[in-house]
Amino acid sequence: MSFPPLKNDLILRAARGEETERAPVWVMRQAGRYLPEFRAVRAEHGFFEICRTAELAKEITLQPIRRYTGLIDAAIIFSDILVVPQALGMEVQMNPGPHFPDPLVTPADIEKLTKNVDVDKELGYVYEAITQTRHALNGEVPLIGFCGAPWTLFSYMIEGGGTKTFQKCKSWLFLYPEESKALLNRIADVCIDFLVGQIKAGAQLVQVFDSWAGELAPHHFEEFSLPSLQRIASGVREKLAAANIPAVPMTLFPKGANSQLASLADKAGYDVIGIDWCIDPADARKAVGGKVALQGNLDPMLLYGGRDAIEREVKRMCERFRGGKAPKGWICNLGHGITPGVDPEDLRWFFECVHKYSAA
Ligand code: 1CP
Repeated sequence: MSFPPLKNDLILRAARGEETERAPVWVMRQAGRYLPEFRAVRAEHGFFEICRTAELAKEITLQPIRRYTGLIDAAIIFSDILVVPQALGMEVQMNPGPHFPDPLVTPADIEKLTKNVDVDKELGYVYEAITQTRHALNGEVPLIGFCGAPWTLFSYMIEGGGTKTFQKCKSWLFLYPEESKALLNRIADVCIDFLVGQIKAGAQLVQVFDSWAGELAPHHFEEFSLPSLQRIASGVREKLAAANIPAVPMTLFPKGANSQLASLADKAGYDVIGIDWCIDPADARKAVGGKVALQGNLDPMLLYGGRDAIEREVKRMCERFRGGKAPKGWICNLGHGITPGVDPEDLRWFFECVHKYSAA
């Protein structure tokens, strides 16, 4: 497939660990409810209808790129991590948070999942949205593809939605460890084909969201989440190589698993690791020892703190990531998704401060 030439490759260079003239910046959930233009489209269309309609997904993906032209360094395709459980045959509603009317209750329910999922057929609508968006971006910034991590998806498939305690899905790990591992691998295999398909369709970087990584004790993370994350990283690279398609950088966002950073940098197989705000960037640097680039990490609630606080905290973050040098191997972001009540002009100020304080 041929696409318009890329005019801004800052994020790709940072992801490869290179020095950059300033830190590239984007924010998780940048196409979302804090934007009035998003809410306007959303008022007319269902959530998954938007995901499944390339024209609408493209439009929403481009909204923050248009609004923050020149300030934002990547687009992320509008979709959701829960399209993978859908591809496995589960029903997912969005009202307003995710709801699975028929979650997995015991391992016997695994039988209800679709066997030998034809990922390209089930999720081809995401590929179509990616290809259209990549053309429409006209090379302004790279396009990010993504999927959820097996552990995070496993939790939704068993809990049936969001959870505070993770009681049901953690019970599975202890009551049915072997069945749990088999299911995690099965989810991982769908993620591999899904990411490869997104890259073939035009994604220039891919991110795996393990939003609930930090809910597991370190040794349980090692036992249950890490193997499926490694399987995805190596599986994607192998399939791309076999198809003669150049590799793209891979980011892992293991939210809350800050005690695992050294081990993840060593053995997970990703180019970039996303960190949340509960670790100091300088400590994160020390932990990963230059083996991977880092992404993050301001507390998303900072965007409610007013301009002075935003400027002060961005400046501090830049100092902690840069250590007085030119930024190297750092993609600036929040430590988790932007939330619906943020004033879009405060986000603009955040971007402006990043441009100012991260420059070499
Ligand atoms: O009705 C709406 O508009 C709902 C809001 C919304 C949006 C804007 C949901 C429901 N999903 C999304 C888009 C989305 N989700 C993107 C788009 C690209 C972007 O701009 O970043 C991405 C990357 C996601 C990924 C996602 N979905 C994650 C991982 C990232 C994270 O924030 O941890 C998770 C956990 C989900 C599940 C999900 N989907 C939607 C909601 C409200 C949730 C979380 C619910 C919960 O608390 O469990």
